[in-house]
Amino acid sequence: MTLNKTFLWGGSIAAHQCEGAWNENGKGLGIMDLVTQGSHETPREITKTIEQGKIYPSHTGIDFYHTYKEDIALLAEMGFKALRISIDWSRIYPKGDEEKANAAGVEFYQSLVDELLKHKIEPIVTLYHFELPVHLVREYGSWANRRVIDFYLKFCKTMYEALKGKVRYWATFNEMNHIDPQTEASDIFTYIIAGLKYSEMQNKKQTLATISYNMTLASAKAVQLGHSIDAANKIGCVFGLTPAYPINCNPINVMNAFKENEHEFYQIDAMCTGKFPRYKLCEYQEQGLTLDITADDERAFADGRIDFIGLNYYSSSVAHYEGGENDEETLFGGVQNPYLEKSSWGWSIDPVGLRYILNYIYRRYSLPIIITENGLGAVDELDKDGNIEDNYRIEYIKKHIEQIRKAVVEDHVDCFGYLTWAPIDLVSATTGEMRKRYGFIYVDKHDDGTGSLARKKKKSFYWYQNVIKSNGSEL
Ligand code: BGP
Repeated sequence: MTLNKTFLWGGSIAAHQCEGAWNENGKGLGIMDLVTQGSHETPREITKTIEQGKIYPSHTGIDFYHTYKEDIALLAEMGFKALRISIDWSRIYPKGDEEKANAAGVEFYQSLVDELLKHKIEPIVTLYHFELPVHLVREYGSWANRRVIDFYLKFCKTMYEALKGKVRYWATFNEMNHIDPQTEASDIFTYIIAGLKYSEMQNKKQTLATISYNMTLASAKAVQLGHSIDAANKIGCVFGLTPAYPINCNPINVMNAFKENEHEFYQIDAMCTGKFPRYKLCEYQEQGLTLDITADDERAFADGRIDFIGLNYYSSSVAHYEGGENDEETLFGGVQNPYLEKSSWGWSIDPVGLRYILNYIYRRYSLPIIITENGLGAVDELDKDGNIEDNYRIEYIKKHIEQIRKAVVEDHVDCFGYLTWAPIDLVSATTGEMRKRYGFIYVDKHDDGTGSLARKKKKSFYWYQNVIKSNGSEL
């Protein structure tokens, strides 16, 4: 049972969760710069201005902006073949609508990519990972306004050109699929994706339908643009998928589960088939939701099909069912699965679910897939000798890799890489904590802002190093 020698082993990070340097070298205010630290119990607060006495984790991150060379050297020591990074839009166009790009921002990412290439690490670049300039929300109303698509394309063009010949793999967006007008959303979910709080949104369903359509269209146009700038570019989109299982074989519950899962797929359908799906348009029409679709949009969808699918997978759930109203909800919707263990943050642990979803999307779209995120958020304690024996993390990743091998070798899924979230501890997106750690590399930083920022290899560092060395055969 072996994987292809070109399999991309590595990890994934996002700018706003690691870079810090939130107002250095011309960076503008990004939406995540206004989100305070929360916890599993207390939601992150989204403030209108920066308030004294509150902690905003993106402002300092893990200081990756200044430490990237040392950090990349550690990843190279582990044998990394690929690292997925994101470009913070507000570093390139601080307000989003400027004429000229901020040269210092562009240079930062050029030198970051050069550093990766120096170590023979393939850069995989996400163009939008929750890093929208705040000005575009305030002045234009975020993605509900089509002008934001043009600003986004200008930003994409700047980066495609600046990194031409160096970056082969691009992702247009991270996890836009959490936006669907048919589901109730939490403030943090609509905010991280579009800079708007769900509770304050006027005409919620219509706004979400427009935002989601415009982002899907923006992705198609960005694919087209990237191909025209360099035909060698491979351009995908990243989706966070959490399969919802039926609770039992009652056909009503099976149908409920089917419907719940389908909320996640209409944008992927559009990006893979080259057409915004008819079933979604009919659904909108029945509910009085309107979209302004032009002939130019239709051409953009047809010409902007993605080359690969990026899959973020952490967990599965059980679909809502008759009589289950009082069950404990999961963060991503659905209820807890009694057959599975949960992480300390309540995310159920389901390695087989990864094989299932890989098969499902591969057979539905016949496109290559890369696992762009997977990992365990856990509390790591230093033992008396200062070591971190994170056996739970090793166990989690090992079980997921076993399922990937089955999906590839036994089920013939074309999966070309596995990137863990995140190879180095960084700020949690949903809670803003440092305490929720994912890394093979420990960062000495704590939720109260203290810590030396020193890096330390955990036990999993050496374990993953060997996994890569053996191309996944020694787990
Ligand atoms: C994904 C996001 C990442 C990352 C991850 C883990 O949905 O793309 O940015 O943060 O989830 O979530 P958290 O950091 O909340 O544990």
